[in-house]
Amino acid sequence: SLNRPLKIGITCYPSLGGSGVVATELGKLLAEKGHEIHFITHSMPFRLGKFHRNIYYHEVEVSDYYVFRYPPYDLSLASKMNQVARLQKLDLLHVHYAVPHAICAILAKQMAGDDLKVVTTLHGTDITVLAQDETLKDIIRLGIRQSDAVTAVSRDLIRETRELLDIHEEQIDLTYNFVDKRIYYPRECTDLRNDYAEPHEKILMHISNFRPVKRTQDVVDVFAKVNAQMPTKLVLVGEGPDLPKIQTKIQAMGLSHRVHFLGKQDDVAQVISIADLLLLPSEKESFGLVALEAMACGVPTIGSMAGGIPELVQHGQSGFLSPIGNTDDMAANAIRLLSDEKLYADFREACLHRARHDFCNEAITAQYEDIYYRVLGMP
Ligand code: GMT
Repeated sequence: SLNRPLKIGITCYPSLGGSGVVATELGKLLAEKGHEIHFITHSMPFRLGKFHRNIYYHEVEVSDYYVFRYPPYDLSLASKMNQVARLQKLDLLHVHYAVPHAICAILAKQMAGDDLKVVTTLHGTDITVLAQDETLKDIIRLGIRQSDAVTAVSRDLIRETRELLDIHEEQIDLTYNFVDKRIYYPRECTDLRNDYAEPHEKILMHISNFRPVKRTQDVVDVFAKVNAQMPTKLVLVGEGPDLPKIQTKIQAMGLSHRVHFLGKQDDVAQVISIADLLLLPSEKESFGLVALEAMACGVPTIGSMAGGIPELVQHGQSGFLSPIGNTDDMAANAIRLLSDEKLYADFREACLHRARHDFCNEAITAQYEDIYYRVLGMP
């Protein structure tokens, strides 16, 4: 673009799964392109890492005066956004999640003045979970209506947002998630693989925050069914509320010796490269960033047809999708793919090609830039 570089404030949940990753990676890519990025969050975004040129971090501190029964994080965030916007002369705030971040940004805009623009990205949980709550619907709708632009990470999320909130006039831009292809590619991993499986064994992997929507019990069921037909190992990555239940289930099924728990891992590209298949049988998934991370490392997904997953994983080309909860079908698909070398090689190629071409960081960063310039009236 011929336009001048921008000063952009970014707010996300700094340690929350896909949305935190996408917000942080987008900030890094924009900074590389010469924009000035100001993260405004309650703690350091977990993928930010080392020092980066053009990136600044402003920490939101919550005041805990004794008159507050509930320390008001949202007001502290809005005040901080306003303060940073004025001091650093920000052009816009790009917030991830309508509630509370869009609402905070709108308050900041009321303080800082109309020149400060607000771009809101919907990631799913704010709509698919929070918008089910009647008491929150109006405030989510306000966040969307008062934003200068709204983006969503899949067509399915746009559809669901319109349906649940009865929003039909407002434009919602589709901006898919992306991975940085300099980081996500099939890594050399023979040594690491040998730590977890024998050469003749296949590795199934699941990576998530083990929330109930991930249906991790289905992960174990699919694994058990596949393992009954061919020697397999299951590698579980991440932590969350359902993990203890899963551990008990694995023990009860006598499968402990075939399962590895890796806990939280930062270098997902390295870990995922040892897998033969990724399992993603979610109940809800507006995009499924981990399936894209796997795809970019050449690993096909066996998953459910929930939400935006079918927009990412093409059934029969880069993975296989089944109705939610149909673990028989998922296991049959996994066995089919793992026992046909030619088919597997084709899927792997399709994954690599699709991740690089259709969800490439350059194209999607440029889409966000176009949206920024549009709201700023800079053609
Ligand atoms: O799904 C989660 O547990 C976390 C949540 C988040 O905020 O990161 O994920 C949502 O945003 C991701 C990034 O856009 C998407 O890849 C996930 O599909 C989406 N989760 C749901 O829709 C349940």
